Amino acid sequence: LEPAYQMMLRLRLPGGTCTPEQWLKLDDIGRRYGDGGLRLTTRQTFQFHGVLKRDLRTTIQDINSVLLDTMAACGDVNRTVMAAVNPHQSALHAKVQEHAQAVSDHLAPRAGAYREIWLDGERVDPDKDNEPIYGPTYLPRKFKIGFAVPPVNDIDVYSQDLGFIAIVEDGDLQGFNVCVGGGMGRTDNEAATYPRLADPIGFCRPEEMIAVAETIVTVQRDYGDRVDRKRARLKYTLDTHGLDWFKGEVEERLGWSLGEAREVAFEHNGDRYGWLEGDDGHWHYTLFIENGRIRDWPDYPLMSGLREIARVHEGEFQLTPNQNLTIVNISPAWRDTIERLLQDHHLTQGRRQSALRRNAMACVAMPTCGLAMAESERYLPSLLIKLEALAEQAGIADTPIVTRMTGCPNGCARPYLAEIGFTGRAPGKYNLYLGGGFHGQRLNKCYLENVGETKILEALEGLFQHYGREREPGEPFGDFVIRVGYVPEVTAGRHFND
Ligand code: SRM
Ligand code: SF4
Repeated sequence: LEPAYQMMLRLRLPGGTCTPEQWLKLDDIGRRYGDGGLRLTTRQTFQFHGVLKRDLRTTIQDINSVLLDTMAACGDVNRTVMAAVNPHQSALHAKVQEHAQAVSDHLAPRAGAYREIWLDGERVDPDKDNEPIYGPTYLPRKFKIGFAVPPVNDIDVYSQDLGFIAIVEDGDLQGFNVCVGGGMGRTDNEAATYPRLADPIGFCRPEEMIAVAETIVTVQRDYGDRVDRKRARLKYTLDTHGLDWFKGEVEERLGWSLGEAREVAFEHNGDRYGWLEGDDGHWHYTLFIENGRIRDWPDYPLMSGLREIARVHEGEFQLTPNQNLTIVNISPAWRDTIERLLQDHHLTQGRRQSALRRNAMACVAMPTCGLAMAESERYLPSLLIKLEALAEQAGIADTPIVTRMTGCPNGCARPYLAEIGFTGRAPGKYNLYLGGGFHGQRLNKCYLENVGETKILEALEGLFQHYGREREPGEPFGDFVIRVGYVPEVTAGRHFND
């Protein structure tokens, strides 16, 4: 008799979009095979926890029945492509979403093993089954792509291996700035590992984007470190060989040169909650979902409420990179019905959350993540209650401060970009980082190492008071802590550990 092994299943969901029919199926799977709920991730997709090994195949087949899959959601391939843009906000956003879908399709593994093992059991012929882009040994490590549309950097474009920033003139998509070499993961006490921001290497037109993406993937495939897995991401390939070499290699393979990267300006990397009207007069509603966890609580029937909405909603659902959810494409005639369902199920609480909480996220960590060294998702909400009180006393309660926590240094909630970042070291102990850029443009720096809640609160009380008294008009917290000297500015990932 085999023990009841349980698994985590993650979907591939380019741009985070799904239909109500798909939502209802996933809701059913979560209750039938998972832990009863759904988890929205920091890369705009769904995870199921607690799926028993014996139910894996049925679960994947059920997922497939609504034209979704779990292929390349993990592994040393291109992962879920992010495009945190609501495709219905404007025609431009729809175009960017199409590009995200196209590159996701193009870089999806082609081998038939997934089908054979999980879907129809039909044997693939190993002689004919190959991976034209990845080759027999795939990539040295995971690879991540995202599309941002300024002024919103909700996908944290500088944290992607390959980030495309939409360049728009007179409402038209001219092309994309191409940024390479972002990544968060690091290992404590190993200075050769560090988070890194992606560097712009040029500009490409929309019709060139797929060729650029494929070429960058193949350069990383051929030159990424296959000996030391901790240094196998593209960010280290760049720092080992140099950015100029990398750009040269990409252009040589393309047979043409990238254009000059254009000026871009981002304003924030958070979500805008509540109602938003699209260019075509349709409505979109973004709900706050604390740490992406969807289930029913006694006074907060989140999962049931979303199920009721999915039963009547005629548009789509869009998962955000901040673990939230937007109900998109609601016609004016349906707006009141959706608002009533939101109210009936108490789902509008995001409107009342503090500025701190609305801009906070935590990774899963314990109990399901085998790499967690400390709590994250289960701890941040209660820590925030204490931080909210400190912010109130300091007169900064209405100021958004990006706060992120992870249970280990891998950085699944992108903590090294936060104005206040925490990474777990041991049960109850965290590194505290300060000084990330408000719109994801700067890494933070370690301020306190391996400290518990008492030290964290002591430190942040003083910092909040100081910020409340001496900040300049409009100055974000991350900028303030650098200006007054609490931490130095980190100008490049390789200096993160200095
Ligand atoms: Fe992650 C590994 C959860 C986004 C960097 N991540 C894991 C695993 C699978 C643990 C494992 O390997 O055993 C976690 C599963 C926990 C669980 O119980 O569910 C896990 N990562 C997550 C999610 C669910 C966090 C969340 O709370 O939402 C996110 C799922 C994303 C998705 O939908 O694809 C998630 N992980 C990220 C991000 C953020 C991003 O991609 O924007 C990062 C940092 C960006 C980056 O990749 O550099 C990230 N995860 C890692 C790493 C470190 C990679 C590295 O380069 O060092 C690992 C460990 C590894 O790969 O060896 C990891
Ligand atoms: Fe697990 Fe660490 Fe990722 Fe959190 S950051 S989900 S603890 S791997």
